Amino acid sequence: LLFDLDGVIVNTAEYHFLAWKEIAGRLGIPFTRGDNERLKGLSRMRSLEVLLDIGEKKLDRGEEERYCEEKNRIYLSYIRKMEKDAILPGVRNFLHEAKREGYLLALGSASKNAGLILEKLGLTNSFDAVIDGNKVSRTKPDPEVFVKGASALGMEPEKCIVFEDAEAGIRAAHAGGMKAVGIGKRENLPEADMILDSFRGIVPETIESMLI
Ligand code: B16
Ligand code: MG
Repeated sequence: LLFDLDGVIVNTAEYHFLAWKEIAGRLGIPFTRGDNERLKGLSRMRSLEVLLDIGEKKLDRGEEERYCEEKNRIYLSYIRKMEKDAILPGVRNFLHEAKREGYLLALGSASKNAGLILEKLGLTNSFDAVIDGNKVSRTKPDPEVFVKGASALGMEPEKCIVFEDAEAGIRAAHAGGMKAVGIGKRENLPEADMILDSFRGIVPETIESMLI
């Protein structure tokens, strides 16, 4: 089982949105929650590029890097205040059940802040492998993050199930030959093999029996 982090394990997707909204305001770019769906799962720099596209603006590389640093500074100010209970409903129990039933678990996140977030949630030792933005060079929808996760677990892609809240992540899972469960709304995740609105009351065996 391969888990995205932001928007699947923890509601940091909201903090990413608030931080980008502030950067968009400084750049004079109107930015809605609908626009934000396009940024989910993308690397920090790729997200800025999409934001600049939306605003039809261009920056030089140095300015782009400064805006990315600034966005991360704002984002981290939210993360520092985050408590263990920021974990999304049902996730702790789902991970616990999955471990108990012998599933192998990996994190597959585009975030370079994944280590800090897992620590804040007390989940550092919950995964058999952690592949994050520091370990990949290609952003979702490229499958690299999940292919590396599957390989770290020693599992064939067709036996892997990815949990994702971003369309870019669903595409990454499929490009890697894996099944993809969308966490969220069908309208935002049209290509997911199945949709859950949360992990509440869900056990891994049910998902496996529906997909594999
Ligand atoms: P950072 P995920 C992704 O994490 C987020 O969905 C995306 O919005 C963010 O830009 C990206 O991480 C990079 O995060 O700025 O913390 O390195 O959803 O793949 O867990
Ligand atoms: Mg995500």
